[in-house]
Amino acid sequence: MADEDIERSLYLAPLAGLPATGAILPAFEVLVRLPGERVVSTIAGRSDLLAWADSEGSLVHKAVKRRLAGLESRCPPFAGLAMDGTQGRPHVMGIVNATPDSFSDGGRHLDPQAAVNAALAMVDAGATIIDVGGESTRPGADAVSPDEEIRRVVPVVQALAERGVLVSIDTRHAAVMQATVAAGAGIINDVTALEGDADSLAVAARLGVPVILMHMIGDPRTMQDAPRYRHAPLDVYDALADRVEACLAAGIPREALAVDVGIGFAKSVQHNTEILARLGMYHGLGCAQLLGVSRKSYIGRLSRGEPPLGRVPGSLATAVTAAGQGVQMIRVHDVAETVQALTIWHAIARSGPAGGDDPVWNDQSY
Ligand code: 9MG
Repeated sequence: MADEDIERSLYLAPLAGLPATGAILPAFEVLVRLPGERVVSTIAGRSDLLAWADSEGSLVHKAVKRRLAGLESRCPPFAGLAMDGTQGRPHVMGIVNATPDSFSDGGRHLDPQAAVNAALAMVDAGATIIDVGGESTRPGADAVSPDEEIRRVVPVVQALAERGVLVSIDTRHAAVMQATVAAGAGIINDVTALEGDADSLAVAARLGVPVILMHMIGDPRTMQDAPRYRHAPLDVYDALADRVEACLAAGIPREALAVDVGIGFAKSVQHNTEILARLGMYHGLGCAQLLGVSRKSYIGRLSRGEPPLGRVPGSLATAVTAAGQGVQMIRVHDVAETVQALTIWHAIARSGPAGGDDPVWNDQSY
Protein backbone atom coordinates (compact mmCIF):
# COMPACT_ATOMS: atom_id res chain seq x y z
CA MET A 1 0.00 0.00 0.00
CA ALA A 2 1.27 3.50 -0.76
CA ASP A 3 1.98 5.99 2.01
CA GLU A 4 -1.09 8.06 1.21
CA ASP A 5 -3.37 4.98 1.01
CA ILE A 6 -2.32 3.88 4.50
CA GLU A 7 -3.05 7.33 5.89
CA ARG A 8 -6.43 7.43 4.14
CA SER A 9 -7.46 4.04 5.53
CA LEU A 10 -6.71 4.90 9.17
CA TYR A 11 -8.89 7.19 11.26
CA LEU A 12 -8.65 8.38 14.86
CA ALA A 13 -11.68 9.49 16.85
CA PRO A 14 -10.59 11.04 20.17
CA LEU A 15 -12.33 9.58 23.24
CA ALA A 16 -11.29 12.30 25.71
CA GLY A 17 -9.63 15.71 25.73
CA LEU A 18 -10.38 18.62 23.44
CA PRO A 19 -8.98 18.23 19.92
CA ALA A 20 -7.68 21.23 17.94
CA THR A 21 -6.58 23.09 21.10
CA GLY A 22 -2.95 21.97 21.17
CA ALA A 23 -3.72 19.51 24.00
CA ILE A 24 -2.30 15.97 24.00
CA LEU A 25 -5.23 13.56 23.59
CA PRO A 26 -5.15 10.48 25.84
CA ALA A 27 -7.28 7.86 24.05
CA PHE A 28 -8.85 7.07 20.70
CA GLU A 29 -11.19 4.85 18.79
CA VAL A 30 -8.91 3.59 16.02
CA LEU A 31 -10.82 2.74 12.84
CA VAL A 32 -9.22 0.99 9.87
CA ARG A 33 -10.76 0.39 6.46
CA LEU A 34 -9.56 -2.99 5.25
CA PRO A 35 -9.33 -3.95 1.58
CA GLY A 36 -12.84 -4.98 0.56
CA GLU A 37 -14.22 -2.02 2.52
CA ARG A 38 -14.68 -3.80 5.85
CA VAL A 39 -14.03 -1.44 8.79
CA VAL A 40 -12.51 -2.69 12.04
CA SER A 41 -12.23 -0.59 15.16
CA THR A 42 -10.61 -0.79 18.56
CA ILE A 43 -9.99 1.45 21.56
CA ALA A 44 -6.41 2.44 22.37
CA GLY A 45 -4.58 4.79 24.72
CA ARG A 46 -2.12 7.18 23.05
CA SER A 47 1.03 5.28 24.05
CA ASP A 48 -0.45 1.89 23.07
CA LEU A 49 -1.45 3.40 19.74
CA LEU A 50 2.09 4.65 19.11
CA ALA A 51 3.60 1.31 20.20
CA TRP A 52 1.24 -0.55 17.83
CA ALA A 53 2.07 1.84 14.99
CA ASP A 54 5.80 1.27 15.62
CA SER A 55 5.36 -2.49 15.46
CA GLU A 56 3.50 -2.19 12.13
CA GLY A 57 6.43 -0.46 10.41
CA SER A 58 7.43 3.03 9.41
CA LEU A 59 4.56 3.78 7.02
CA VAL A 60 1.89 3.05 9.63
CA HIS A 61 3.92 4.94 12.24
CA LYS A 62 4.12 7.95 9.94
CA ALA A 63 0.37 7.80 9.22
CA VAL A 64 -0.52 7.64 12.93
CA LYS A 65 1.83 10.52 13.75
CA ARG A 66 0.30 12.62 10.97
CA ARG A 67 -3.26 11.91 12.16
CA LEU A 68 -2.24 12.74 15.74
CA ALA A 69 -0.56 15.96 14.65
CA GLY A 70 -3.77 17.04 12.88
CA LEU A 71 -5.90 16.39 15.97
CA GLU A 72 -3.47 17.81 18.52
CA SER A 73 -2.49 21.05 16.80
CA ARG A 74 -4.13 24.41 17.53
CA CYS A 75 -6.83 25.36 15.08
CA PRO A 76 -6.13 28.83 13.61
CA PRO A 77 -8.81 31.56 13.80
CA PHE A 78 -11.70 31.33 11.32
CA ALA A 79 -13.29 34.57 10.07
CA GLY A 80 -11.40 36.42 12.80
CA LEU A 81 -12.84 34.23 15.58
CA ALA A 82 -10.65 32.09 17.87
CA MET A 83 -11.08 28.35 17.25
CA ASP A 84 -8.39 26.83 19.50
CA GLY A 85 -10.29 26.69 22.77
CA THR A 86 -9.30 30.21 23.84
CA GLN A 87 -12.81 31.26 22.76
CA GLY A 88 -14.18 29.42 25.82
CA ARG A 89 -17.56 27.96 24.90
CA PRO A 90 -18.23 27.31 21.20
CA HIS A 91 -19.38 30.24 19.08
CA VAL A 92 -23.11 30.32 18.50
CA MET A 93 -24.37 31.05 14.99
CA GLY A 94 -27.96 32.34 14.95
CA ILE A 95 -30.22 31.27 12.08
CA VAL A 96 -32.27 33.85 10.19
CA ASN A 97 -34.31 32.44 7.33
CA ALA A 98 -35.65 34.95 4.84
CA THR A 99 -37.88 32.28 3.27
CA PRO A 100 -41.62 31.64 3.18
CA ASP A 101 -41.24 27.87 3.69
CA SER A 102 -38.48 27.39 6.24
CA PHE A 103 -39.13 24.24 8.27
CA SER A 104 -39.29 25.74 11.69
CA ASP A 105 -39.80 29.49 11.50
CA GLY A 106 -41.36 29.73 8.03
CA GLY A 107 -42.74 33.10 7.09
CA ARG A 108 -41.73 34.93 10.26
CA HIS A 109 -38.74 36.67 8.72
CA LEU A 110 -39.96 37.54 5.24
CA ASP A 111 -40.03 41.24 6.12
CA PRO A 112 -36.35 42.36 5.99
CA GLN A 113 -36.76 44.61 9.03
CA ALA A 114 -38.25 41.75 11.06
CA ALA A 115 -35.34 39.54 10.01
CA VAL A 116 -32.84 42.23 11.02
CA ASN A 117 -34.55 42.72 14.39
CA ALA A 118 -34.57 38.97 15.04
CA ALA A 119 -30.86 38.81 14.17
CA LEU A 120 -29.96 41.73 16.45
CA ALA A 121 -31.83 40.07 19.32
CA MET A 122 -29.74 36.92 18.68
CA VAL A 123 -26.54 39.00 18.82
CA ASP A 124 -27.72 40.50 22.12
CA ALA A 125 -28.29 36.96 23.38
CA GLY A 126 -24.69 35.98 22.56
CA ALA A 127 -24.54 34.93 18.89
CA THR A 128 -21.22 35.83 17.24
CA ILE A 129 -22.34 34.91 13.70
CA ILE A 130 -25.72 35.33 12.00
CA ASP A 131 -26.49 32.87 9.17
CA VAL A 132 -28.86 34.43 6.64
CA GLY A 133 -30.58 32.16 4.11
CA GLY A 134 -33.09 32.80 1.33
CA GLU A 135 -33.72 29.22 0.21
CA SER A 136 -35.04 26.47 2.46
CA THR A 137 -32.82 23.39 2.67
CA ARG A 138 -35.38 21.22 4.50
CA PRO A 139 -35.91 17.76 2.97
CA GLY A 140 -38.17 17.97 -0.10
CA ALA A 141 -37.90 21.78 -0.40
CA ASP A 142 -38.20 23.30 -3.87
CA ALA A 143 -35.27 25.19 -5.37
CA VAL A 144 -35.38 29.00 -5.53
CA SER A 145 -33.87 31.05 -8.39
CA PRO A 146 -30.69 32.97 -7.51
CA ASP A 147 -32.45 36.25 -8.42
CA GLU A 148 -35.26 35.60 -5.93
CA GLU A 149 -32.73 34.52 -3.29
CA ILE A 150 -30.74 37.73 -3.80
CA ARG A 151 -33.94 39.79 -3.52
CA ARG A 152 -34.70 38.12 -0.17
CA VAL A 153 -31.30 38.19 1.49
CA VAL A 154 -29.31 41.22 0.31
CA PRO A 155 -31.27 43.86 2.32
CA VAL A 156 -30.90 41.74 5.47
CA VAL A 157 -27.18 41.06 4.95
CA GLN A 158 -26.50 44.72 4.22
CA ALA A 159 -28.36 46.05 7.26
CA LEU A 160 -26.60 43.59 9.59
CA ALA A 161 -23.15 44.17 8.09
CA GLU A 162 -23.63 47.94 8.47
CA ARG A 163 -24.21 47.33 12.20
CA GLY A 164 -20.94 45.38 12.44
CA VAL A 165 -22.54 41.92 12.65
CA LEU A 166 -20.51 38.99 11.23
CA VAL A 167 -22.89 37.49 8.65
CA SER A 168 -22.62 34.14 6.94
CA ILE A 169 -24.64 33.63 3.78
CA ASP A 170 -26.35 30.26 3.51
CA THR A 171 -26.43 29.64 -0.22
CA ARG A 172 -25.47 27.13 -2.89
CA HIS A 173 -25.52 29.67 -5.74
CA ALA A 174 -22.40 31.50 -6.95
CA ALA A 175 -24.41 34.61 -7.95
CA VAL A 176 -25.82 34.87 -4.41
CA MET A 177 -22.34 34.48 -2.92
CA GLN A 178 -21.13 37.34 -5.09
CA ALA A 179 -24.07 39.69 -4.35
CA THR A 180 -24.07 39.08 -0.60
CA VAL A 181 -20.31 39.33 -0.10
CA ALA A 182 -20.55 42.68 -1.94
CA ALA A 183 -23.30 43.58 0.58
CA GLY A 184 -21.01 42.74 3.51
CA ALA A 185 -21.34 38.98 4.21
CA GLY A 186 -18.14 37.72 5.85
CA ILE A 187 -18.59 33.95 5.49
CA ILE A 188 -20.07 31.62 2.84
CA ASN A 189 -22.04 28.68 4.27
CA ASP A 190 -22.67 26.19 1.45
CA VAL A 191 -24.59 22.97 2.14
CA THR A 192 -23.19 21.59 -1.14
CA ALA A 193 -19.55 22.28 -0.16
CA LEU A 194 -19.15 24.49 -3.28
CA GLU A 195 -20.34 21.72 -5.61
CA GLY A 196 -23.94 22.89 -6.14
CA ASP A 197 -23.07 25.44 -8.80
CA ALA A 198 -20.28 24.98 -11.35
CA ASP A 199 -19.02 28.52 -10.63
CA SER A 200 -19.00 28.36 -6.82
CA LEU A 201 -15.45 27.12 -6.25
CA ALA A 202 -13.83 29.78 -8.47
CA VAL A 203 -16.15 32.54 -7.20
CA ALA A 204 -15.52 31.69 -3.54
CA ALA A 205 -11.76 31.61 -4.16
CA ARG A 206 -11.92 35.01 -5.89
CA LEU A 207 -14.11 36.57 -3.17
CA GLY A 208 -11.54 35.53 -0.57
CA VAL A 209 -14.02 35.11 2.33
CA PRO A 210 -14.00 32.07 4.64
CA VAL A 211 -16.18 29.13 3.57
CA ILE A 212 -18.11 26.47 5.50
CA LEU A 213 -18.14 23.17 3.59
CA MET A 214 -21.09 20.98 4.57
CA HIS A 215 -21.51 17.33 3.64
CA MET A 216 -24.58 16.25 1.70
CA ILE A 217 -25.33 13.71 -1.03
CA GLY A 218 -27.75 14.76 -3.79
CA ASP A 219 -29.88 17.85 -3.18
CA PRO A 220 -32.54 18.86 -0.63
CA ARG A 221 -35.37 17.54 -2.86
CA THR A 222 -33.99 14.00 -3.06
CA MET A 223 -31.39 13.62 -0.32
CA GLN A 224 -33.49 11.60 2.14
CA ASP A 225 -34.71 9.07 -0.50
CA ALA A 226 -32.35 6.24 0.46
CA PRO A 227 -29.14 7.48 2.02
CA ARG A 228 -26.51 4.71 1.77
CA TYR A 229 -22.96 4.61 3.06
CA ARG A 230 -20.25 1.97 3.40
CA HIS A 231 -19.48 3.44 6.86
CA ALA A 232 -21.21 6.79 7.43
CA PRO A 233 -18.65 8.53 9.71
CA LEU A 234 -15.70 7.51 7.53
CA ASP A 235 -17.45 8.18 4.20
CA VAL A 236 -18.36 11.67 5.41
CA TYR A 237 -14.74 12.18 6.54
CA ASP A 238 -13.41 11.16 3.10
CA ALA A 239 -15.94 13.31 1.24
CA LEU A 240 -15.05 16.38 3.34
CA ALA A 241 -11.33 15.64 2.87
CA ASP A 242 -11.90 15.64 -0.91
CA ARG A 243 -13.72 18.99 -0.75
CA VAL A 244 -10.97 20.50 1.42
CA GLU A 245 -8.40 19.31 -1.17
CA ALA A 246 -10.47 20.80 -4.02
CA CYS A 247 -10.62 24.16 -2.21
CA LEU A 248 -6.87 24.14 -1.49
CA ALA A 249 -6.22 23.41 -5.17
CA ALA A 250 -8.50 26.33 -6.12
CA GLY A 251 -6.44 28.66 -3.91
CA ILE A 252 -8.60 28.83 -0.75
CA PRO A 253 -6.25 28.41 2.24
CA ARG A 254 -7.06 25.79 4.88
CA GLU A 255 -7.52 28.42 7.60
CA ALA A 256 -10.33 29.94 5.52
CA LEU A 257 -12.22 26.61 5.54
CA ALA A 258 -14.56 25.11 8.13
CA VAL A 259 -16.17 21.68 7.80
CA ASP A 260 -19.62 20.46 8.80
CA VAL A 261 -20.83 16.84 8.79
CA GLY A 262 -24.31 17.87 7.59
CA ILE A 263 -26.58 16.24 10.16
CA GLY A 264 -29.96 15.45 8.57
CA PHE A 265 -28.68 15.85 5.01
CA ALA A 266 -28.86 12.47 3.23
CA LYS A 267 -28.54 10.62 6.53
CA SER A 268 -30.73 8.24 8.50
CA VAL A 269 -31.17 8.62 12.25
CA GLN A 270 -28.50 5.95 12.78
CA HIS A 271 -26.08 7.65 10.38
CA ASN A 272 -26.60 10.88 12.34
CA THR A 273 -25.93 9.31 15.75
CA GLU A 274 -22.89 7.35 14.51
CA ILE A 275 -21.43 10.59 13.14
CA LEU A 276 -22.36 12.67 16.22
CA ALA A 277 -20.54 10.15 18.42
CA ARG A 278 -17.31 10.78 16.45
CA LEU A 279 -17.27 14.54 15.83
CA GLY A 280 -13.78 14.84 17.32
CA MET A 281 -12.44 12.78 14.40
CA TYR A 282 -13.23 15.54 11.87
CA HIS A 283 -10.70 17.89 13.50
CA GLY A 284 -8.15 15.68 11.75
CA LEU A 285 -9.05 17.62 8.60
CA GLY A 286 -7.20 20.64 10.06
CA CYS A 287 -10.17 23.02 9.75
CA ALA A 288 -12.57 24.58 12.23
CA GLN A 289 -15.80 22.63 12.64
CA LEU A 290 -19.42 23.81 12.63
CA LEU A 291 -22.42 21.69 13.59
CA GLY A 292 -26.09 22.32 12.76
CA VAL A 293 -28.61 20.17 14.63
CA SER A 294 -31.12 22.75 15.78
CA ARG A 295 -34.70 21.36 15.93
CA LYS A 296 -33.83 18.67 13.34
CA SER A 297 -36.11 15.72 12.78
CA TYR A 298 -33.75 13.04 14.19
CA ILE A 299 -34.50 14.52 17.63
CA GLY A 300 -38.22 13.85 17.28
CA ARG A 301 -37.54 10.39 15.82
CA LEU A 302 -35.33 9.41 18.75
CA SER A 303 -37.70 10.96 21.25
CA ARG A 304 -41.52 11.16 21.13
CA GLY A 305 -42.16 12.57 17.67
CA GLU A 306 -42.07 16.19 18.82
CA PRO A 307 -42.57 18.93 16.18
CA PRO A 308 -39.66 21.39 15.55
CA LEU A 309 -40.51 23.77 18.43
CA GLY A 310 -40.56 20.82 20.86
CA ARG A 311 -37.04 19.72 19.91
CA VAL A 312 -35.08 22.40 21.81
CA PRO A 313 -33.97 20.08 24.65
CA GLY A 314 -32.61 17.55 22.15
CA SER A 315 -30.87 20.37 20.26
CA LEU A 316 -29.21 21.52 23.49
CA ALA A 317 -28.18 17.97 24.43
CA THR A 318 -26.52 17.58 21.05
CA ALA A 319 -24.82 20.99 21.24
CA VAL A 320 -23.26 20.07 24.60
CA THR A 321 -22.12 16.71 23.22
CA ALA A 322 -20.49 18.53 20.30
CA ALA A 323 -18.79 21.08 22.57
CA GLY A 324 -17.22 18.19 24.49
CA GLN A 325 -15.73 16.94 21.21
CA GLY A 326 -14.18 20.31 20.36
CA VAL A 327 -16.72 21.58 17.82
CA GLN A 328 -16.10 25.33 17.64
CA MET A 329 -19.35 26.68 16.12
CA ILE A 330 -22.95 25.61 16.65
CA ARG A 331 -25.73 26.77 14.28
CA VAL A 332 -29.02 27.30 16.15
CA HIS A 333 -32.48 28.87 16.20
CA ASP A 334 -32.55 29.17 20.03
CA VAL A 335 -29.56 31.37 20.78
CA ALA A 336 -30.16 32.32 24.44
CA GLU A 337 -30.90 28.71 25.45
CA THR A 338 -27.82 27.42 23.62
CA VAL A 339 -25.54 30.09 25.05
CA GLN A 340 -26.67 29.19 28.56
CA ALA A 341 -26.18 25.44 28.00
CA LEU A 342 -22.71 25.95 26.49
CA THR A 343 -21.66 28.41 29.19
CA ILE A 344 -22.46 25.83 31.85
CA TRP A 345 -20.71 23.11 29.85
CA HIS A 346 -17.60 25.29 29.63
CA ALA A 347 -17.57 26.14 33.35
CA ILE A 348 -17.71 22.43 34.21
CA ALA A 349 -15.18 21.41 31.54
CA ARG A 350 -12.69 23.99 32.78
CA SER A 351 -12.86 22.71 36.35
CA GLY A 352 -12.20 19.09 35.39
CA PRO A 353 -8.90 17.23 35.05
CA ALA A 354 -8.31 18.63 31.55
CA GLY A 355 -9.47 22.09 32.58
CA GLY A 356 -6.10 23.87 32.48
CA ASP A 357 -5.56 27.41 33.61
CA ASP A 358 -8.43 29.44 32.26
CA PRO A 359 -7.92 32.90 33.81
CA VAL A 360 -11.67 33.47 34.05
CA TRP A 361 -12.19 30.22 35.92
CA ASN A 362 -9.28 30.91 38.22
CA ASP A 363 -10.47 34.39 39.14
CA GLN A 364 -11.42 33.90 42.79
CA SER A 365 -12.97 37.36 43.15
CA TYR A 366 -16.54 36.17 42.63
C1 9MG B 1 -28.35 25.86 5.91
N1 9MG B 1 -28.23 24.75 6.85
C2 9MG B 1 -29.23 23.99 7.33
N2 9MG B 1 -28.74 23.05 8.14
C3 9MG B 1 -27.39 23.23 8.18
C4 9MG B 1 -26.34 22.59 8.81
O1 9MG B 1 -26.53 21.54 9.58
N3 9MG B 1 -25.09 23.05 8.61
C5 9MG B 1 -24.86 24.12 7.80
N4 9MG B 1 -23.59 24.52 7.63
N5 9MG B 1 -25.84 24.76 7.16
C6 9MG B 1 -27.08 24.33 7.35
